[in-house]
Amino acid sequence: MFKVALITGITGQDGSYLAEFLLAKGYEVHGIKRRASSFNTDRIDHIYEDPHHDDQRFFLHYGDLTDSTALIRVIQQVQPDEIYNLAAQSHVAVSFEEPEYTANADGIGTLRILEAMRILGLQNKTRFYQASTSELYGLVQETPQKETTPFYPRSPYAAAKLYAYWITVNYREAYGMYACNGILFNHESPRRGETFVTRKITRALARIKLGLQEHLYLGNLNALRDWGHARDYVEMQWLMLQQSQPEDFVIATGRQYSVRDFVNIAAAELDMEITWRGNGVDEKGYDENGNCIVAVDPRYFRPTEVETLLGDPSKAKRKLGWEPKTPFEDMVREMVQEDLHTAERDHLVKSHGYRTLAYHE
Ligand code: NDP
Ligand code: GDR
Repeated sequence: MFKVALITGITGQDGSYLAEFLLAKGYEVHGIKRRASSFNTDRIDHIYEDPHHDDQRFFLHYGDLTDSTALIRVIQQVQPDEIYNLAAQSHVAVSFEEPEYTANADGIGTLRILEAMRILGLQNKTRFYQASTSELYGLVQETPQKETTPFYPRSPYAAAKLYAYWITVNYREAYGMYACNGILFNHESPRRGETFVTRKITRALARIKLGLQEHLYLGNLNALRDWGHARDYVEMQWLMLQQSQPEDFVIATGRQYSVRDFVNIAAAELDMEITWRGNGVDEKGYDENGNCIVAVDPRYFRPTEVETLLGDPSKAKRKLGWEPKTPFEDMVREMVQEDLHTAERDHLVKSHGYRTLAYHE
C-alpha cells in the first residue's frame, strides 16, 4: 500500500522538491495551493497530472493557512499519513511590513492544522512535520547553534515561527501526536524565490552580464549564513517522519559564508569583476574598467538584523545518518547557470522585439 502525504506550500521552493521526492518514493501526494489571479504553479507544472487519468498520484486542492474550514475539509478528504506544513509568508523583511498577516499564517496557521488533525481524530494516524527555522536563534546565544541553543527571534517572522515551534512541541507532549520540527538553516536552489538574497544575486549578475539589467543593490553585505541546497534538505523532512519517536532536528551544513562571499563566488562563475560601492549609484552599473558595480542600498536593511547563523547538524548525522550532499560552490554554480540560461532566453526574446517579464527586486 502506498502512503498518502499532504504538503502545504506545495507551490514554493521546498514544496516542489518534496513533492518530486515523495512521488519518486511511490507516495500519493496532495498539495494545498492558494487561489491567485494568475498561475502560481510554475515550480510544480512539470509534475502536474491530468485529473482525467485513472492512475493519478498527484492532486492539488485550494486552501489557505488562514482558513480553518478549508484546512479541515482538505485534511478530512485526503486522510493523510503525513502532513508537511511548509506554507508560510517566508520573507523576513516582508514580515516587518505585514506582521499581523505573518503571525496569522505562520503562527496560528500551524495551530489550525494541528487542531484539524485532532478534530478529525487523526492524532494517532497522521504524522506532522513543521518547517521551523534557524531564524529562531536570531540574536545568537551560542555558536554553532544546535537543538538545545536558546531562541531569540529578531523579526515578526521569527516570532510567529517561535509560536509554531512550541505549539508543535505542545501537541506532541499533550496528545501524544507524532509531530516534529525541522530547524532548517537557509537552503537555496534555482527554484529559490527571486527576492531572497542568493537568487537575487545570481539572477541579477546573469542579467547584468547579458545587458538586461544595470544595477545590483543589496543591503547588509556582512550578514553570515549557513547555506545548503533545498533538494538535500527535503530528504531530511521526510526522514524525520520515518523514525520510531518524533524528535526535533537542526539541519545545516556547518559552513558559513557572507553575502559578499556569495556575490564574489557567483561573479567568478560568470567571469565578472565586481566593484563595491558603499552607497547607491546614479550612473550605469559598470565602472570605468568595465567592472560590475554592486552597491549598498539601505532600503534593504532590516529594523533588527540576524547577523550570523551557523548550524551544528551532528544530531541529524548521528541519529538519521544524514549529511548534506551538495557543496556550496556547486549550489552557487547550479543557480548561476540556470539564471544565465533564463537570461539568454530573455535576451533572445528582447532582441526579436518582444517584451520580457518585468524586473522587480
Ligand atoms: P517559499 O516562500 O518558496 O514557499 C512558501 C509557500 O507557502 C508557497 O507555496 C506559498 O504559496 C505558500 N503560502 C504562503 N502563505 C500561505 C498561506 N497563507 N496559505 C497557504 N499557503 C501559503 O518558502 P520555502 O519553500 O523556501 O520554505 C518552505 C518553508 O520552510 C516555509 O515555511 C519557510 O518559512 C520555511 N523555511 C525555509 C527556509 C529556507 O531557507 N528556504 C529555512 C527554514 C525554514 P504561493 O506560491 O501562492 O506564494
Ligand atoms: P533570510 O534570507 O532572511 O536569512 O531568511 P534572505 O535571503 O532574505 O537574507 C539573508 C541575509 O542577506 C541579507 N541581505 C539581503 N536580503 C535580501 N532578501 N535582499 C537583499 O537585497 C539583501 N542584502 C543583504 C539579509 O539582511 C540577511 O541577513 C531565509 C528565509 O527563507 C526564511 O523563510 C528562512 O526561515 C530563513 O532563511 C532560514
